[in-house]
Amino acid sequence: NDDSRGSRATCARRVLQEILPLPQTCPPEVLGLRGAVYILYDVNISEGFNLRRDVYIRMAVFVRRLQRRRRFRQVRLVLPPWPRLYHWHSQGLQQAGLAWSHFFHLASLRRYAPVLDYEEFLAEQRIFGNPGAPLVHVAHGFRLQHYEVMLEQGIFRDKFERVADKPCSEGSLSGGPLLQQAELRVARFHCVRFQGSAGLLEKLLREAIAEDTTGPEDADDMRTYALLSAETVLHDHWGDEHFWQARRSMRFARRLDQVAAGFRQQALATTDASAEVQRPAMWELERPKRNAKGGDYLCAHLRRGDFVRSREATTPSLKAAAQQVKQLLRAFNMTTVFLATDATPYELMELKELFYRFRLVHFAPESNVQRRELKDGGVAVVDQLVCAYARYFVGTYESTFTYRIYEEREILGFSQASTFNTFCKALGGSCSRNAVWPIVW
Ligand code: GFB
Repeated sequence: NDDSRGSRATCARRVLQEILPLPQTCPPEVLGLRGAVYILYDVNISEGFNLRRDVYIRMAVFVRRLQRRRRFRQVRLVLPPWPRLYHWHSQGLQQAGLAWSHFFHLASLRRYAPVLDYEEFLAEQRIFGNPGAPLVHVAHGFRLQHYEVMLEQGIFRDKFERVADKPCSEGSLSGGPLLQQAELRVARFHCVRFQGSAGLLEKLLREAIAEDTTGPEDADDMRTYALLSAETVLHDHWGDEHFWQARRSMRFARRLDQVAAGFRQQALATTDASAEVQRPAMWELERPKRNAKGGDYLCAHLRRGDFVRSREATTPSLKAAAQQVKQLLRAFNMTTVFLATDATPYELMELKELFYRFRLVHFAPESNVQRRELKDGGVAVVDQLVCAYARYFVGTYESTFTYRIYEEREILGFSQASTFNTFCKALGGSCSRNAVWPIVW
């Protein structure tokens, strides 16, 4: 309403209440959007959900730091719509172009870094940048590529270099529209060899801004940049407190939390109270602890699918996996295993037989309505959440799906011994284990 026009407090309150897209009644100068810099990014299509979560952390830590610079005070990181991922096999579900709000609680993410879901970005563009225009103008697009030779005289140096555009831009055009979003138009496309951490991106952006800026008034314009193949960028400092803050801010969407909690209660007779797991309402209120007990079940994350072929040397057979889990169940005097897996229905049947004296629990949507609501990605998140609350967890060697469960349990305050466990190829053999990366507060 008219009362809100010009009132900074009212507009700010609305934004805080997440009434987005931003109300047209708030002029851009009131919202401080003059000079906004939008950073779009994307990840190579072959990368899975859980590596993408890690790439988000690299970008979020970078953007949060960047915000401290005067030129970038209004920087916003635009969350790339989830394309249909290679592992999302279910037919008949709408699984392309999913919003981050489907998986994550955006208000939690925003309390760490200034992020926008893609639709929110479009709304801001339409209201303030490009009223009525169907196309969104991206000033520079950078496709990041690795150097062919990483070491110089045996030394790894942070560096980047723009290379001849041709082979790179041709490749990107044949791959379809930028970020699979038809409305994005890139004015200048660059092929960049990039080696180093996210901090180095600031230099890349500043160079591009300097090329565009013709006068002081330009600094007030809204600008959009796109970083493609952002998985090329490394963490500034992997595993430090900034990494963990960004990681802790990645709370899952409330709906997925609810489904997981309902399932834990109904199928595993576990509540937060009985599992002695306390999760404060806001991630900022979490404190270091190691006293979580977990529900009366063991969780096994058994990665199958492409791992069976591509990681044959380290991925156990179904029989070997079942033997290892049964040994653990006996050792901990437990009878129930919750199995998180991308196994086929046939493999699942085989596993049920292998566990005949034990109770094997597996999550599947209770109806087609729920399947359509959660989609494959949501079902996987529920699996991860149920594993996060287990008394004991064992995961798959070198699976990022497993790593994210380790992290969740670190945040919830489980002992390291109950968390950082890895399946071996065979029972009893000495085998490679996943690294232990404890939480830093
Ligand atoms: O998440 P992700 O990158 O982990 O990819 P990895 C595996 C995907 O498979 C998940 C499904 O995102 C899920 O869609 N999936 C795996 C599961 N385990 C489970 C599970 O327990 N429950 C459910 N519901 N779904 C990477 C791959 O896999 O490994 C790369 O993304 C590549 O393409 C690399 O193959 C070697 O790290 O396990």
